[in-house]
Amino acid sequence: MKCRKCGEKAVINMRQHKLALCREHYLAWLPEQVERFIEKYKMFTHTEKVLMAVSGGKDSLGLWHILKTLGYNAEGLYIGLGIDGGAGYSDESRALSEAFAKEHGLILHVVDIEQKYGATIPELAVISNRGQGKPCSVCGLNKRYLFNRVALEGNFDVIVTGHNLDDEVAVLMQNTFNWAGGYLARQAPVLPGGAGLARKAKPLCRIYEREMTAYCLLQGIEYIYAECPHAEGSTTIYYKEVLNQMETDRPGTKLQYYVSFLEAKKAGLFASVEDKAVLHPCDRCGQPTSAPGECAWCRMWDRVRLVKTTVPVSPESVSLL
Ligand code: Q46
Ligand code: ZN
Ligand code: ZN
Repeated sequence: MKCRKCGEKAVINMRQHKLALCREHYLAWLPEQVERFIEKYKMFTHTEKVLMAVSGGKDSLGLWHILKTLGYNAEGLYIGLGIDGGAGYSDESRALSEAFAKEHGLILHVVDIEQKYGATIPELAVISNRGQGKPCSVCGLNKRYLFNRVALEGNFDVIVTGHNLDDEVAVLMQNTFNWAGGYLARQAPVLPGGAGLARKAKPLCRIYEREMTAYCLLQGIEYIYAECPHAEGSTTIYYKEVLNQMETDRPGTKLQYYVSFLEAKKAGLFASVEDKAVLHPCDRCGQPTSAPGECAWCRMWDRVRLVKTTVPVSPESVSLL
């Protein structure tokens, strides 16, 4: 297989794009694609301040590398979840994120949930009784809350996440099977900010997971290979496997599914089910919430404090940056 641009030996063949490229041309092609989507979906500009959600995985580290290569002003935020303490998942992913930032001269902010608030995510899941003891619900709540707070406190214009096409189509499939109209209406490459919520963007929404793996390997980026242990057996992973099979049989299926979804959305297919929840500032922390009075995050930590005295009396006033 030869590179379509120079005729040298290709290192990657992307059947979905009918394109094979050598190392040099691939490492130039992928950032160009990312930049094209950043501009197409009006995600952010070169003069804006970007907060990159860093997990230590290939997508976030690879994207951070691409943003730097493209000249964007992106600082990272790593949230320590306290998953599998000791030499476990969180410790390794944090170490890799810090090493990456240091090597590339990038600023990485770290918010360790246990250090700041006195309990890890797995502990929170058990004590707070959210999500039937499974940590993903409290994990999501804390990540959404903390990213937004750091973005606002640090005057960032946009929060950027490393969700790739495989992530997006797995969620899309799940939402389609459930006809979850509200979720379908909200799934987009960029969510505008406002009412105390920072803008959110996914520059990899049209980039295959395999393309990110290849980018990191060819760039020599060290990332955590393991998935979070709590992701095991999730429906998202099941849908990813199904979609991989479809992609093998018919290259381009994932991209076609996602792009045609965005077109349908643009044509107004989900307009009638758009979430019109009115947000107001939480009485305690000031972060936007649709619940009356205090937000779910403040209420959750109150419940946890009844059991764990290490939790501060006013978690909302602990400074993050
Ligand atoms: S939500 Fe669940 Fe993930 Fe949190 S506990 Fe792990 S699998 S990291 S994206
Ligand atoms: Zn080439
Ligand atoms: Zn609150």
